[in-house]
Amino acid sequence: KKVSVIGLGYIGLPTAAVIASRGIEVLGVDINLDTVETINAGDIHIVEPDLDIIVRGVVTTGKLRATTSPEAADVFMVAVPTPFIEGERDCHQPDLSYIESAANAIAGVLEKGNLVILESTSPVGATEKLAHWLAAARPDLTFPQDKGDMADIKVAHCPERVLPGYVLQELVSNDRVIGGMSSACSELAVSLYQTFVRGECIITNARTAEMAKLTENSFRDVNIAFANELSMICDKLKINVWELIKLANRHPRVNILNPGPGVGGHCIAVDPWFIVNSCPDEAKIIKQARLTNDAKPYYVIEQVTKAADEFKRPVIACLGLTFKADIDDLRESPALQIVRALTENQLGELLAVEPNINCLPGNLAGQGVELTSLTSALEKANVVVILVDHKEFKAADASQFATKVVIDTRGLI
Ligand code: SAJ
Repeated sequence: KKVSVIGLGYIGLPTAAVIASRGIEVLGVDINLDTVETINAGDIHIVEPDLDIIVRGVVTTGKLRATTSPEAADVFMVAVPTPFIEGERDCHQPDLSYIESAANAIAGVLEKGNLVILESTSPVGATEKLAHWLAAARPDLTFPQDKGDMADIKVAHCPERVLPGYVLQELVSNDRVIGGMSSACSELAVSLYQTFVRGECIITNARTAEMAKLTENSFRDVNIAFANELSMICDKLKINVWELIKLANRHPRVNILNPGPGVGGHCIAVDPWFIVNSCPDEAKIIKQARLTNDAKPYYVIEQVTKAADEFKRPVIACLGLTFKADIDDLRESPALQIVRALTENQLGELLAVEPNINCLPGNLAGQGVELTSLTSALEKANVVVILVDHKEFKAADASQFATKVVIDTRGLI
């Protein structure tokens, strides 16, 4: 068997490496030549614990090879980005152009008996679109939308659900939702996932699988929005929201998530829009949760502005820049958004502490923000803004914060 993974990013590369580590021949395809060369040299271009070791291993044994142009294989796994086209606040049109390009790229090498799996998080109907794009490019082959179980090519949606930072564990241990466009498609996909997944492979149809993934991330977004709303209500009512949530969660059927400075990353802040875009009249709570979470950074900026106004020479220490704890991923980070706004507003001297990066990102460097250590920041600052609950900050002695005005968006102290 030969597996080809299209798109060697945060999902595609770990998936390709794990499958190759099971002794299966894997060809990784990416449009970026640098990415391809990096991988073929046994290195990686993304950050994920232990991924470098396993990629080096499978490249050395020849089980994983990368290229820019697709070749024939038994299975094609598509793991390309599905962003949305930024528009009006509530129109967020999903951008399926990467899936379409991937379809056109593999269509030429498809052979009877092949399985094509869409792994990218996608709006409902995207798998059917993928199958149509393939069919349009290959009129000599039959596809499940026309021939069901009898089709030459099998197509399925199996959304990835791994948590950044734990990708290698979760790729293997998570249950997988397998949504084939026909039963035969699902069964063939299950047989592939069973080569590396220890979790259960549960069969459904493609549309339900698409919606399941969007639902998981929307559930989390709505729950975080509830927590963020509570945190603002509690500020107004002079109640400690962290104590409140702890108490409420003692109820056997209540499980509120944590408020924070906003929701970052490239999944939870994106996927709910796919549902809102398909069903704008129905998806009211899901949409409001997005708006609430997107507004939270502005609430924090206002809090910091008020605190800084109390000082003649405010020195503001921002603890954490990444989108969540103990990773080095700055993409779509509310912490970064807040620090950027604070520099623009020129509130005072700005210090940033981020133990997981060595230098400030381009758009902050040279803006008067100084990247420094926790100790030195706490020495100098009169206002401390806790933006990420990194383990280094949790370990800090609470007495170090005692003389400061602290805005603790994560309930760390
Ligand atoms: N956050 C809070 N409060 C919380 C939990 C999270 O403010 O109680 C914030 C985080 O700080 C972060 C954002 O939400 O800014 C998202 O973090 P996360 O850890 O909830 O999720 P991601 O984006 O790292 O990964 C999610 C996961 N989905 C779910 O847990 C339902 C992961 O399993 C998915 O595979 C991933 O999205 C994805 O690729 O879709």
